[in-house]
Amino acid sequence: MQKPHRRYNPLMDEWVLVSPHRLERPWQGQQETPPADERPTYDPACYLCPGNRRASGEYTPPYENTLVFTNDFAALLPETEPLSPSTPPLFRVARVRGTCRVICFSPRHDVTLARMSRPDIRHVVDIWCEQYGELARTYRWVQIFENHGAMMGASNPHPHGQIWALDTLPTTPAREDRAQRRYFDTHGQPLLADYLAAECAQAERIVVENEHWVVVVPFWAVWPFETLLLPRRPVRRLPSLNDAERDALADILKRLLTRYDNLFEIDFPYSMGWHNAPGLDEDAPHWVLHAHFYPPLLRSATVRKFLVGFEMLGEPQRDLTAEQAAERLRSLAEQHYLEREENP
Ligand code: H2U
Ligand code: ZN
Repeated sequence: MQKPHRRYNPLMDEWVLVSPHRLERPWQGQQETPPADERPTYDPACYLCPGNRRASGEYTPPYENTLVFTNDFAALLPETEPLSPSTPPLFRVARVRGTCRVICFSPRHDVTLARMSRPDIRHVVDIWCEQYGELARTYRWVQIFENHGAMMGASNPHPHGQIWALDTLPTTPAREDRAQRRYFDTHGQPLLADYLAAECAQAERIVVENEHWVVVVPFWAVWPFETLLLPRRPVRRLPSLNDAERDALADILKRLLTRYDNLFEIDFPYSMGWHNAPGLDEDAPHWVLHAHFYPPLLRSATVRKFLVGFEMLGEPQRDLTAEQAAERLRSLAEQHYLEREENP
């Protein structure tokens, strides 16, 4: 399919315009500055390095593997005032309660998930599962995510992620919930379980897989090198992952993120996050746990994709096809470019 066409995203119930030939157009627009590779193992000015003082005046304690603390500038608060029930229909407001946390992935300032060892990534997997289990007891939606790299708005290069938990479903999860529920009601199977089986049968969009996980460039991907990480066993929530699945998750993360870094030989920027079934006690046979990875880069370390113009006003559009993106990611080595012999 080299001619313009539209593809349907069944998870979001929306369309994406695919225009493969557009990648040939000249680019004289903004160039990004590639991130520097060199960082010290400890930075006295970093608020996430062990023992340092944060902007709030609190101290980040010494820690061995991971550290979780309440965000000093939380976007959500556990206590908010009730609102008057009679807001005019065109000026609706709603009460929201929640909390925000920061997760340090490592006490070392200079590493990234891609370059951490599998056992160290496993610590991050365990903290994700633990935090989800704890926060989902109180909050209906627990959004675990990582903004990686300055291009994605990360405020600090120290390896870290965030959690925002709230008592209501945000817009995107609400749409995914509706779409998966509708599919389950019609087909009697979870949408993402059927989708994974169909992708495995076609194989052309698979980037990397192991015994328990599969990464695909979804058929309906919007971002150039967007991927979707799916468990082979259709579990609903992170805490349900068993020991072998958690080890395999550390493995697949390492391999996917190494491929990403190798694509343009930079510390590859992305936003990633987990979508668990809402609410710990809710019956959710329609839902399958998954993670989205949204990297902004398009054709090199310095040229990013902008979602503007038609994408803001009409619908999302992509230039290279999902199949081409998967092929490129699949062809890359799983040895990190900084760890090659000529690059000691
Ligand atoms: P990002 O790099 O993705 O922005 O995450 C860092 C978070 O850390 C950010 O949400 C918080 C910011 O509010 N933070 C603190 O909690 N304490 C600080 O001293 C600085 C930053
Ligand atoms: Zn640091």
